[in-house]
Amino acid sequence: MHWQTTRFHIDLSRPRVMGIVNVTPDSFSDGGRHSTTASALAHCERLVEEGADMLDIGGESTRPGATAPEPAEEVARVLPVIEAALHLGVPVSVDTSEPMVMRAALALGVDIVNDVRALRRPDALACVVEHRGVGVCLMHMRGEPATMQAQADYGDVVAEVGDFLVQRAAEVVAAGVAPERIVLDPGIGFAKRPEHNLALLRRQRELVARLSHPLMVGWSRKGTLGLLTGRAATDRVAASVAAALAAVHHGALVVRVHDVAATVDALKVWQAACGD
Ligand code: HH2
Repeated sequence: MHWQTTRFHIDLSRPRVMGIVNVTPDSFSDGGRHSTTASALAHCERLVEEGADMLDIGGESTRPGATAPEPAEEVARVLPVIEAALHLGVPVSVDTSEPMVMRAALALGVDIVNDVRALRRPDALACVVEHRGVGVCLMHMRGEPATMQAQADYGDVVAEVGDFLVQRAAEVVAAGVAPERIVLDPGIGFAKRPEHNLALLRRQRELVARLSHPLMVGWSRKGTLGLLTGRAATDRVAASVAAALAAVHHGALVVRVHDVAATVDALKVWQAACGD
């Protein structure tokens, strides 16, 4: 299995770690910690040293209840960081739903567009169709972060998330994006209650079996882990590593994490114990 991106053909024969860089004042676990270009870039360098296989740089907090920044503000936050991160030797992803941000990042040569809204904003799909090589991650969410938890209502969450991802991937392929450029994500914590998130983990193999694209998943520091452990967001490293391992064990090929060093170590042990 591979993920085709602008500059890299990412080998997914072993699970890969995507390191999170939030250039935001308000992200749920690290808001304000990397909100200047210099601090965000230092964080990118640190994550690469820790073994991140790729970086995901975002300028919008999508935590439940968050409101989106103006597009120009989002561009100003992420562009200088992406420009510098493109020299670090690993694939660089932009975490955005905003076509203005996508276009600016694509003009710099960004490798991946990771969109929690699965390219559903007007013009977003056109941006990635125009750039023939860029990788994309399409994630499941309902509504908008400001109001999404009111839509956390499912009969069978695994089936419904699977239906969405299958259909959205087909639409994106039909629009002209080659299948090997697409990775899918169930969207842990996005319009989902803890029992939905846990069903998506416990039954993740059902999802993997239905999808003809690699699965990425982001459990890092999320609220369900706080509920299980009673710990605050910054004290969820062990819980996040355990969730990442469980996700990989159930077939995820990319894990999106804040705590890269701990996850990389854990995956080395998992690979030796359980990998091919
Ligand atoms: N989760 C967040 C943001 N982007 N992208 C994908 N593909 N999958 C995810 O699960 C995902 C994502 C939210 O986490 P974080 O970036 O840490 O927080 P915030 O949105 O508050 O910046």
